[in-house]
Amino acid sequence: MFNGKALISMPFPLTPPAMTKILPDDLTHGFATRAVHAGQFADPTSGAVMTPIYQTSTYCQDGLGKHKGYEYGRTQNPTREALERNVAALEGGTHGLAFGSGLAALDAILKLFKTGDHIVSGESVYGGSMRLMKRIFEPYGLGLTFVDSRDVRNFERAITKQTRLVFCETPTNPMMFLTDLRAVGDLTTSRGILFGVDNTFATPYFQRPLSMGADIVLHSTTKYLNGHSDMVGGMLVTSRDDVAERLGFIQNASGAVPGPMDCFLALRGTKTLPLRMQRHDANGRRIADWLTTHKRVKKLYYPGLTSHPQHELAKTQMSGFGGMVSFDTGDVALAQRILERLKIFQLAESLGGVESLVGHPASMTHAAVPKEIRDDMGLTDSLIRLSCGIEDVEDLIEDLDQAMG
Ligand code: P1T
Repeated sequence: MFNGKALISMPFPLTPPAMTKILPDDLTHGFATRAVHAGQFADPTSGAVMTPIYQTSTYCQDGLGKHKGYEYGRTQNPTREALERNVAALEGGTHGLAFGSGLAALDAILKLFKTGDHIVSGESVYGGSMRLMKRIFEPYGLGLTFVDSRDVRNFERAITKQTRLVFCETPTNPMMFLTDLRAVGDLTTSRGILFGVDNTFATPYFQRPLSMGADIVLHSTTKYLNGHSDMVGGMLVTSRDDVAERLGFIQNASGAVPGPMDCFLALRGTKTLPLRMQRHDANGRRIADWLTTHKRVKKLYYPGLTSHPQHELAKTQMSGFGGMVSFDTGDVALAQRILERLKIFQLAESLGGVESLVGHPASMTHAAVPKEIRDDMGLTDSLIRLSCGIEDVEDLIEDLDQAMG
């Protein structure tokens, strides 16, 4: 019930730890209603409509073992829980767990496993995700196989008796490759293997992997969920109680939690996610269309284009295609000139904010990926990645036009 009175009458404690699990009501409304209201209660002390920033490291206890469900800021925080419930509801899951960054969220997934366990991951993933798997977890004895995630048979072939997790991004950063979520979901479910999906690029507004067989969804909330480039954070969502319990243990025991201010900023972002994503998508499509006919563009990667080899799959598992567009002129010097000439598109790491950004994956976000893997997937030194913001699309196209000459 989202009517104000019902919400304000929520008794204290506002969000006892057990309620990080979302309420049944949170899943019954449309996406935009959930974005604004799911998991949110008016503050019981004042009626404040927005969840306050509970900027505290600890909570006063009435007596030994007598408290309001909150003991210590790493373990519980009401602002964090409001964000966790909200994003869980948007992904159609029942448990949300917030982390200090997207990589901290991936780190928590990887800590579900032990030496000797094996993971199959798409090779086209954010460079930092690959670095975390290869440089931190592989030396601890976690087996890793990276595959081309466009073909489910590659995952199937790589699975061994020790495989515990299949992991992918879709669309991938920055190649915009898709993974057939239902096919991989069937594959992993039938073998009792966990399936984790990084949904950062699509966001739950356009794609909900849990409904297609994924067990865990990961977000860098730094990106579209926050949407304003003013915090760094990560999020995991699952509907599996056993997985949530273990991830909750890791969240507290390892302690990579986000601060309350960052949770507030992410939560403020999710409320406008549908509006922003509509605009990112509209601008992304227009810019991709414009690039299609540009004489300097040799390759273009955007799943909304009918020329994208996986466009048909995109239409079956995504309801929109978003604002990420990559293209290749085949000319490294030209790429550098374009990157440096763009004025509205700012040269920067990151993506998903209201402002348009441009990046050079080979030297920036994917510099940690070994060159042979980059070459294998077409991530060349002349590849340019656009994060199309919500500005007037005519201005963005004019900017690209003057930079591309
Ligand atoms: O930066 P952090 O919040 O830790 O998130 C890591 C991450 C995870 N998954 C995807 C798909 C990502 O794109 C990222 C971070 N990516 C960038 C910083 C970038 O510019 O691509």
